Amino acid sequence: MTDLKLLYEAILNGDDKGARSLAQAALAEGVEAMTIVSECVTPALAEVGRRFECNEYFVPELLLANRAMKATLNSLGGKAVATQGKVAIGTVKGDLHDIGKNLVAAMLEGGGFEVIDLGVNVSPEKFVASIREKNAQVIAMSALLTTTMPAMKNTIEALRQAGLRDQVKIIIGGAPITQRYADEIGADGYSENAPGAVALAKRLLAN
Ligand code: B1M
Repeated sequence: MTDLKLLYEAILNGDDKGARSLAQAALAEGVEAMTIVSECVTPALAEVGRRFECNEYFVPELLLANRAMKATLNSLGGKAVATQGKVAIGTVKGDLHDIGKNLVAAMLEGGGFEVIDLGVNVSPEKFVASIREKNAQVIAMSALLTTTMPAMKNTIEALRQAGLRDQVKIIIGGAPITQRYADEIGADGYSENAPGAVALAKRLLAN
């Protein structure tokens, strides 16, 4: 019988090959995909977040754990049900940086969210369409350039103009972004890092 603790540790240690084979073995033995998510992926994600907060983990460890988490989720073949809600995420218009955005997207997925990844250089109209066409409950915007920060404000304005602002929670992040900026443009929340974005989205949807 596969020891799920080993799968938890493989994710935490960024061992993607080990995580994949342990997840496949557990599934073959009849372990439910949701059990793998709730007993391995989610707690590993929480522990990665804790270690990142305490400066025990840095971005390289985050990227490795993220890869192992992705490998686990991919081996579940869509059998895990996203229960936390639907998030549309993208890097804002004019901005092509996607490493941090991808990390946030993967961690949201590992945290039980259905994630619609809109990619990079995402226009306000595309964010608006993700609510109309895909019923996104959270809009998650990433920006890495000071020159593209105003695109976040423009997106919030476009949501307002479309009469959709009150239907969604808006979270923002990226290296130049601050809580102050989030307050200034009327976002619902800001997170400095990927694990924090997962906790923030859960908190906002719970309210
Ligand atoms: Co660019 N770049 N870049 N770049 N690049 C920066 C951002 C820069 C700080 C470098 C510098 O000058 N020191 C600078 C911005 C300066 C400024 O605006 N003040 C810069 C510049 C100027 C540019 C160009 C304009 C350069 C040029 O062409 N002259 C150009 C712009 C292109 C464009 O976007 N239109 C450009 C291009 C590029 C590359 C294509 C070469 C490449 C991007 C590759 C890619 O993403 N696929 C690149 C890279 C790699 C960087 C640096 C080196 C690294 C960024 C990164 O991936 N960090 C960066 C310098 C630096 O940060 N040291 C730099 C790792 C990643 C894990 O962190 O994205 O911050 P980060 O994500 C974190 C948090 O911010 C947070 O969680 C993540 C993990 O915890 N987070 C969120 C991110 N999004 C979030 C969303 C949330 C919550 C948290 O909620 C929704």
